[in-house]
Amino acid sequence: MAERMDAYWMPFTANRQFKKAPRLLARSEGMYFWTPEGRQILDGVAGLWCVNAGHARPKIVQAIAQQAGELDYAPPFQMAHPKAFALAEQLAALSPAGMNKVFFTNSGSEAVETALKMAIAYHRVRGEASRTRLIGRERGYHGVNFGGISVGGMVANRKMFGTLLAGVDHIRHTHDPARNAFSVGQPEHGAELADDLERLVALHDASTIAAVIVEPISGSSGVLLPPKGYLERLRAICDKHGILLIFDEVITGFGRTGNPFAAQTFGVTPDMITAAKGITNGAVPMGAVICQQKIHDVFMQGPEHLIEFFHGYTYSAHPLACAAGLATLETYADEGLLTRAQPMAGTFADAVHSLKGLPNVIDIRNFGLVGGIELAPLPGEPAKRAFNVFLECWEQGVLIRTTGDTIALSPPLIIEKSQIERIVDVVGKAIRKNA
Ligand code: PXG
Repeated sequence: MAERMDAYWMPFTANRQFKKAPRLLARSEGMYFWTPEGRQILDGVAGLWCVNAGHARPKIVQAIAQQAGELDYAPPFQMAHPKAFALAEQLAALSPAGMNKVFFTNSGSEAVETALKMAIAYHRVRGEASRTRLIGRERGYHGVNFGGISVGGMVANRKMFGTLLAGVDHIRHTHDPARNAFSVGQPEHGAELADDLERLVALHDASTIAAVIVEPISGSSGVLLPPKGYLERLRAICDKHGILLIFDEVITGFGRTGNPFAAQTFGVTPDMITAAKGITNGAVPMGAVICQQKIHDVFMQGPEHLIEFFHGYTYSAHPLACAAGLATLETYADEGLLTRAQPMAGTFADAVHSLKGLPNVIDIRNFGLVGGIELAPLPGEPAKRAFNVFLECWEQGVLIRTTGDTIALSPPLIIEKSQIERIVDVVGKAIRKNA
């Protein structure tokens, strides 16, 4: 087996460890994967935060198959196909009021690059070309392209790649275990951390700042929640200084927090939302930037035969992705999945917080159907204890994610109580075993 795995350089993977003891998936349905040997694996992370309706949902499978035979590809530049308009219209309808223009990409990373470019270009076409600076947040994750790692704040994703984009700065992250450890839902303390944006305005001047990008809930850097009042304050400071606010909803979009978008859950409307993952239930790559009409409209000037925004991808609004997206939204609607995290949140919170008191559990965080369980690192070996828990859960038939020493849970939104209990039971045993 080992030599046949040589050619594939795996992404975000411990390649040598993996190839010594591969973890392969061969089939999926509903809440489960199966390995090539037929072992059943309960999916505690919706694949990678994307399979929100569960695996291999019939409407989505059929839509993709039918689309492949009907119209496999349509050029998206100066041409289009009907499903692109239909999907954009439905996404706009799910979005906060006023956010009704949709630009398609193929991933979350591309959605981030698109939003950052849109923000800088928006100010330029309005005659404020000095607004070029982009502000991210420490511990933010915005994908892996150069813009995204520049505004991102995960050191491992940045330190290998040189000087990154110029003209980027970061506000402080909101993780404060000293005050907020074991908070159920949004933490009480830390709204004032939004004022860190005022520090950067004082340093750089608002006239140089195009946009601020944050995840309403950070996933990849360990399930970090917005303190109560924090996002509201960030919005107010952006408004005061004419700075655009971008919510990166690549993982919080499509029902994770109990509404289509976290913007609705937290009652704060950004200028742009970046989305991906759950947009097609993970079945075909797709991302999108959803923006306020005012942003789009600023570009719609000059001679009508000229391109207004010099940006796009060969596979923007790919027919297979649009077909999958439409069938995904239909599946979400049929089963009420975009709000199902609301009634399930209490059960989920009780289950994950039941792990408090286990050895090395130093914090537990939750919101909707997202959970984070932070472990004390093994001395001198960061990330190893959580990775060992991940391996043990895999042996026991449960798929979880770890980032650093935090275990992340983000199950498909179709999950039942008994499956939540099974995941938490297996995670708890694995934590004890690695004490
Ligand atoms: N923004 C956010 C907030 C994300 O979570 C991306 C952008 C990039 O999306 P693409 O489609 O380019 O990967 C993401 C991706 C994890 C994990 O384990 C999360 C992501 C990717 C890989 C791992 O938490 N999110």
